[in-house]
Amino acid sequence: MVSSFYLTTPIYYASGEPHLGHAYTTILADVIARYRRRAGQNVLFLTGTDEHGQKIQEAAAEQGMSPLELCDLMAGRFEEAWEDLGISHDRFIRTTEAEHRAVVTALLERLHDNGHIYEAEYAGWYSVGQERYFTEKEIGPDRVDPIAGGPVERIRETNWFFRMSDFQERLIRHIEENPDWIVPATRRNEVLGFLAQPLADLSISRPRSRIHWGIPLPWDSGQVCYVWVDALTNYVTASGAIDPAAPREKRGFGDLRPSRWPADVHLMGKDILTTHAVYWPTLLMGADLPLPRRILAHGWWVVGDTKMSKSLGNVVDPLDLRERFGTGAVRWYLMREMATGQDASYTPDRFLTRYDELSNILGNLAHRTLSMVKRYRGGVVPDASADGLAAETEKALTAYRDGLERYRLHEGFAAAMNLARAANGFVEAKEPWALARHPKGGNELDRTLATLVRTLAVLAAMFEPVTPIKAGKLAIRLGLGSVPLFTELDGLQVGGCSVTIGSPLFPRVDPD
Ligand code: ME8
Repeated sequence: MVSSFYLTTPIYYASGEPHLGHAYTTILADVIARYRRRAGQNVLFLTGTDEHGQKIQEAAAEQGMSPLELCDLMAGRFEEAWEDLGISHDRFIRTTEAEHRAVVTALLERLHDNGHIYEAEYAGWYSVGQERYFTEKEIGPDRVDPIAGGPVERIRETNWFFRMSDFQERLIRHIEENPDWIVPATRRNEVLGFLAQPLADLSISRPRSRIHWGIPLPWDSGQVCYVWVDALTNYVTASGAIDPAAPREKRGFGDLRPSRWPADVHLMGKDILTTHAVYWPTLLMGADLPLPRRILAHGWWVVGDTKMSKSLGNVVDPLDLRERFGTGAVRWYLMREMATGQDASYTPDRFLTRYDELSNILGNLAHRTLSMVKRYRGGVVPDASADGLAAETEKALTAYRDGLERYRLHEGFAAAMNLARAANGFVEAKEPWALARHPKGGNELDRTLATLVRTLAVLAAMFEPVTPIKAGKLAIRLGLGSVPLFTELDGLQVGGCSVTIGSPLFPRVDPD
């Protein structure tokens, strides 16, 4: 039976341009999606844009546009960026879509019907940047949002509330009983630390007089749904679990229609862990829906030692890097450089170092192997034993699979690059140029060349999720037609393949 895999990125605010941070999460998801598809799984990969709320309303007003005009423009911008960066998402969701609005309405009705909603007056500190309230303790004496340091405003108004506090115990138990539910472990501990304090109820609406850009509450048209409740629900909308057209009492909750829900993994940055690991699961519990299987909160990209921000003018545009180095180089850098979970710093030097790995190790291995097959064997791979690097290959594949399945992609790709490094060492140890001159060197030269081509075929499979275009090119040059699947590697015959040399896969660049 074909197993399925459903993974999501956050839906990004349609108020800002896609930058290196958004690209990181989306490429991370893409690499996992591609790896899983190649392993034979039926993947649903979801991304999209978050289009309601105060932040969008204000950004649109500033730019003299209607909110929807701004969202149309920016959703297009994200879609183009993802196309340029080779993202293979199956669905791009926009929260202004009719289907999503209907699912949010259905979910709100369900929470209301289940008795989890009440009305009350509320006063608190609101950050428009993060679209959420923070406690007095969280904002500290400087009264700034604790995530980005932006302003907070004092708001007092009547809202509708979700009894989030009723689910605190159940949530703690779930986290304790499922140690891998939130990864990495540091993030899990952070959430448990947060839950050690009494959990407040969640305000789930805003008066329409203040914020008109949202989904009206089904039982109070004077209020719109709080944007995080609206946004988080996108994961269920795209799964197809809720049929908003079904009669109210048969909307599939508790008795879900066949769908992709629950998600196998929600990927996000650590900035939005609380909304995903506290708000979202308690809302799902309130609506009798199963919880996602895993939540992965990765670290933060900074530039040098400064945070990336529009006002500092240091925002790194992944599309600029792509122009100069190509899509594969940007993807490789982001996956190889950040240890999932930890923060990482972008510097042009580190980018070049990572690019040099592609060029000097993998690119060089491909170029010298193809050239030698051409020079010594007329371009046809000799039909000889290709197991000169069998032990190294086996070890690399095990570490690679482990890395990609346990969300330690940097380790998986380090193992792949190490295999290429070992193959270059093999060339130097065997000295094919000396074998070619030696009257009795023919058989050894055949074995050496066959081993190198086979190793490159394995490397094409390992690099395909991260540098899909270049891996495809490499497979064609090896005479394989397409990148082999992992299941095809064992019996793969390279003898008889006709190779072509072509231009360097990762041309050297002038560092200036
Ligand atoms: O929070 N380093 O959207 P958003 C690493 N709409 N990742 C980064 C990053 C950085 N410097 N900057 C951004 C929202 N990201 C909500 C989400 S989901 C139901 C609603 C990535 O546009 C990272 O994934 O502010 C982070 O969580 C996300 O972009 C925030 O995107």
